[in-house]
Amino acid sequence: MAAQTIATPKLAVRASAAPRRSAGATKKSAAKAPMRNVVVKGGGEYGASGTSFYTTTEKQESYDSLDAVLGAKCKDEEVKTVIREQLDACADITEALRSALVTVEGSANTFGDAQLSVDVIADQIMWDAVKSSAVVAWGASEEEPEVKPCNPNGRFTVCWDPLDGSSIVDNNWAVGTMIGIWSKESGTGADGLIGATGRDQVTALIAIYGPRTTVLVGLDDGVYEFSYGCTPDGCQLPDGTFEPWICSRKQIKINEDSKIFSPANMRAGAEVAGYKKLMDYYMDNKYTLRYSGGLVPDVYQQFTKNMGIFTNPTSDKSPAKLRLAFEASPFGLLVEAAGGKTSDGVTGGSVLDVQINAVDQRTALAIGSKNEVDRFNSMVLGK
Ligand code: FDP
Repeated sequence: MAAQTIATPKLAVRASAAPRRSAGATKKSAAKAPMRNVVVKGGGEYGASGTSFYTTTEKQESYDSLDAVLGAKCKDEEVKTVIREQLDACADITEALRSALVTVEGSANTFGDAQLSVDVIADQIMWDAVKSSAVVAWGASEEEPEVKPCNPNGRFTVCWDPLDGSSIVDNNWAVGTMIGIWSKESGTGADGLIGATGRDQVTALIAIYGPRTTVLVGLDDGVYEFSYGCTPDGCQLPDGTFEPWICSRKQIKINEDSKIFSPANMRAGAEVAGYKKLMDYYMDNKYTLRYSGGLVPDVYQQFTKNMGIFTNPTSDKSPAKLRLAFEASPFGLLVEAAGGKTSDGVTGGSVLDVQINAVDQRTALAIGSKNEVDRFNSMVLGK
């Protein structure tokens, strides 16, 4: 098929860095990006490299502010507060990643993983956020297997992976923060986590730090995406100030079918014949590989492409390493809220129904488009 020439849409770019917070932020001047002609080869033979997988989202005249969306779509004032605090932390991590070099810290975390400078910085920002919060009672970081007290009068237990993607952040690839928020009343202990399940979460946030910072947030009627500092001014608030977060997507849906696949822990294919067969199925049926090795970008794409399947099975010699509380639960909550499905990779049931018995509990996982999770359950688990 002949190549066609298309023009990129006009983009407004920021003249300088975005404000970290809304209060007192001033208006910045916009500059137009130069128009470029991009040659895109059309036709299905190019799979996801063809135009069909590029965004169809058109630029809007204006975007709702975080304030407006939280006002309309999050009834609970304390949930609003914790969401705002966590978004502020994601903004701080964004700014820190712009300036910190990726170096080894000379230490390992409690799990024995090498700790990087950026892991330590991001984790400190998260601890500062929960320790200074009036609504957070307990906090737990993926870096340490311990739920620690914050404000005794707080209502929530917040669990986070401060910077997922330790093995790709040195490449300067996209990395992210995953945050699950439970009520401290969840579970069987005092800390809101042990004995709870992912389904008990009050909400969850997933931040991705790429060329832009965007964050998925679970609100009362679905999953919303907020973008940080993406327009020249952010969003103007009724008092005339500007805030850096705009709502860039609303009530995101993940379709039942997918033609994109993200196969983690392919090492397990050496022992799990069904996993190898599943890989063959994807290739025989011309699925497109979209895999970076970072859970956040590899699952986040399901919310932008509205499809996808991320698989991470387990085997004796290549056990699954994803953390139930810090990784599988927050993503599981958002993917299911968007119409997708999850599998715990063992029974075939939802990962949101697995009880959390230890802070560092690991889990296998399949997550994404419903029919693809069903295919994983059938071919890999025989369910
Ligand atoms: P990493 O080892 O870099 O920390 O959380 C673990 C994780 O990354 C996920 O981000 C990622 O999806 C997965 O491991 C990658 O697994 P594989 O190496 O098996 O592909």
